[in-house]
Amino acid sequence: MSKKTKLFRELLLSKNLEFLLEAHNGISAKIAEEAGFKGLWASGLAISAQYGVRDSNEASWTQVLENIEFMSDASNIPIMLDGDTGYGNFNNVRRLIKKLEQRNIAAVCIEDKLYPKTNSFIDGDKQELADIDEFCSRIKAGKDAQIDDEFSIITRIEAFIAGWGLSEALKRAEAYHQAGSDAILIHSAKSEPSEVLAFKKEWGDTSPVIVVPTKYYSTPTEVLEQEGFSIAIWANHMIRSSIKAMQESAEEIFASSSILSTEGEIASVKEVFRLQGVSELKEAEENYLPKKERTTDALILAASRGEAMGSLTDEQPKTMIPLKNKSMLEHITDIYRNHGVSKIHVVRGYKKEAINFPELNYIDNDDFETTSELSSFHMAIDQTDSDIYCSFGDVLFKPYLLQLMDDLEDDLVIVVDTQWQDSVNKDRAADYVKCSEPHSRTNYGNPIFIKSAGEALDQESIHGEWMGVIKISSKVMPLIKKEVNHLSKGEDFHSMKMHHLLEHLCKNKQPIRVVYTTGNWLDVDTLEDVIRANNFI
Ligand code: SPV
Ligand code: MG
Repeated sequence: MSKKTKLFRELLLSKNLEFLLEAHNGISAKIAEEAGFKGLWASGLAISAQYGVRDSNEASWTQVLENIEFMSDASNIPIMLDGDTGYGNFNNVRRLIKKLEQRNIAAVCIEDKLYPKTNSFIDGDKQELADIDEFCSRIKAGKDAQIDDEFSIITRIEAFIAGWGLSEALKRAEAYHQAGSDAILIHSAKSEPSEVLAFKKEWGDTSPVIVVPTKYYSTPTEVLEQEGFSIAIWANHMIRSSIKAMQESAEEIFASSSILSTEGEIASVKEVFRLQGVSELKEAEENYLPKKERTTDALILAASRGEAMGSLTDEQPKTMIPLKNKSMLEHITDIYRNHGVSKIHVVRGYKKEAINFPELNYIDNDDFETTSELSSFHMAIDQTDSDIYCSFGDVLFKPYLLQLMDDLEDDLVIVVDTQWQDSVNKDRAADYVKCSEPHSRTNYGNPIFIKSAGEALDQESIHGEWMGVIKISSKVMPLIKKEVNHLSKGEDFHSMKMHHLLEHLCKNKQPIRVVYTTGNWLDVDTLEDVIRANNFI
């Protein structure tokens, strides 16, 4: 990419009339560039205005410098700083130019007035001009200070503004030209362009001439082009348009005590992110940040006794009942381990000391007698920030069901068994769900979500039974924690089961994706189930 100083020189010396648009901070610089402008005017008026101070050197020159550093970083087109009077004498100008070059600023314009300056449109005719020789010393010192030969110093003649007329303007232009000025900015506060046209006629092409048609805005741009001006500066139109837009929004929001009607009228937050270059940071993070292995923890809720098992649970909770050569819990943890899960949390309650495998992380629900599933879940979820599979200490399932859940990108996924009638026949409590669509061979691939959940769904609307495994992404976990916290404040929380959470999330329009299965799991509730479980394994 060409140097900004070179790009600016090309604008200055081009045969056509070129344009600079005012910008006053990083985002306005970027917006101007995106609109197509080839250069920017870092206006003293606009920069002071965006700071909320007057255009009278109230913002210090280093504050201006800091501002244009952001402008320079945010854009790729050359910037000409409105350097006011140079902020002092020759010595201040030298230092200014050194600092501008360090910030990749292409050009500076200094005006032949005294520090502190006043905006040319405020009592311009009362303003004192600088002594010509003294002003030439600012130009010379600046030219001597620049390191890059293509850095440009523009001198702005305020003779018309101060009421001195054409001959004074020409005398000054000649002196400044001799001192090394790269171009003249001839300023006028008249509502028609007679002064600048008269100047250009006499000055000819001695050096490029820049104009600021703020006051003679109705002059057709073709006139400026025909007269051979080098650059026209649209000097304050970004700050003025943003002031109007901000006033309208502020008034509307105040009057309506709402942001609704403004929403469609203003830039989206997404647009703000785009202008800030958020997508570039995302790519850079991919490139530079160490890749975090995304791990999934397992959480097994196993606090209850399982009274229906009779004497089998006298000394141990149901999850410790042996099936073949291992406890049910070990079979479940094997499924998770074989699926790559390294961290397994178990909520213990009844006869907790009977569960003591050293590699598991335990959460103890000592109120197991008076609480239910959701209380255990509530206690456990604070232990992890990872993605989790959550299931029960008495539910066995085929390992591939975990894979089916992993295949979906959704933040919440549950497995739903289409053979729910079996549970009705067995007359046991079941977590029925109503889904967006029933299972069918023809809707394969359609995303299906649950609509409601619970034991009390009427039979016509049941599409299946949640078999007890849910996958929760780390992304949605903060929300789940918040919702469970919220539920925990309710009087009936102690009796709530996981399906109450599902139902609550459905009501809050939180999408819960469904994977359908046909069997391939087993809820071990009774002694008969223990026999089935031995065959299942
Ligand atoms: C500025 O934009 O700050 C200028 C141009 O110096 S003017 O306001 O017209 O003086
Ligand atoms: Mg200015």
